[in-house]
Amino acid sequence: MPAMPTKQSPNAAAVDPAADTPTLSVRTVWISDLHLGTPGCQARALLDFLRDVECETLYLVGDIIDGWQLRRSWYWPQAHNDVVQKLLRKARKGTRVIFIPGNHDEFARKYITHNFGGVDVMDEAIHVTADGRRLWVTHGDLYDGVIQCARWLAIAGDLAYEFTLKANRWFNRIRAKCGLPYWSLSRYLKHKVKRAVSYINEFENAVAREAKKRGAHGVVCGHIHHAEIREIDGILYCNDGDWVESLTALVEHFDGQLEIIDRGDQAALPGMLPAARSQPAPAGLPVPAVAKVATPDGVSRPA
Ligand SMILES: [Mn+2]
Repeated sequence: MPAMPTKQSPNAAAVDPAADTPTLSVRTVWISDLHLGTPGCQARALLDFLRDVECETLYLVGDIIDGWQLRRSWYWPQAHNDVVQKLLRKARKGTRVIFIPGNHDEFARKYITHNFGGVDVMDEAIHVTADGRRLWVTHGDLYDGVIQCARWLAIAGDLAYEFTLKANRWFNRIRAKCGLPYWSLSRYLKHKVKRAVSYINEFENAVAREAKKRGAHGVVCGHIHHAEIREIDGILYCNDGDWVESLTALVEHFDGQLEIIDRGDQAALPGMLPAARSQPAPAGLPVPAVAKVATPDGVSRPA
């Protein structure tokens, strides 16, 4: 288990507070799969996003710090510190920050129900949207057949994934030199390979089934690095994507509308306008007349 990473540079306040001029004000933000502690983490793009957005509640939906890779080799640049500082600063400034650990930061599962610097660590949560829908929030790895049935395969896959991301960075450095825009090789490969074995579909269905079992109207998860909002068997399935490949977040507007914010288009093009592309939620889902609840309640995971 890695030590808490913030101790590496004590003067980590490279984030200029004066630079905070949020352009996007929303009720809730969900981000996951940041994979801090790995070269794959696109911390700069994430920092830009965090600077641009302000919200009442921020959910960190797992795989925030990558303990699996940090254990193999230590990688912790300043930008990753800046992300942690930024998140803690949001908590200090009144944003409710909830951290739901995933499989790569499973070490944090020992600290469920604890609060660190204003960040609540929870196993899972129920979020009630402004229009009264109950959304079950979980990282999702517990419903991933590969992780649950063959941990060695998950770790082998992780190594292969790490390699693909490395290849991707070289590939895009060359593309950038040729004046071509960023293109995610790993995203492309995963779509080809995992779609073929219907890995994503199986995962999505399992998570939606589980949400239904819990009497929720929908689910918000991460884990598979594929942002999505769609209906599965009467359940609103939302995935907030990741900050390694797709650079996506899920947000809830003040009227309860959900939307995927996609910052992937500008990953290699700093200085471009944010939120160039976004995907609206499907309309027409059941909206029950439930009292509005501003803060989510914790619920415990089944045995
Ligand atoms: Mn995961």
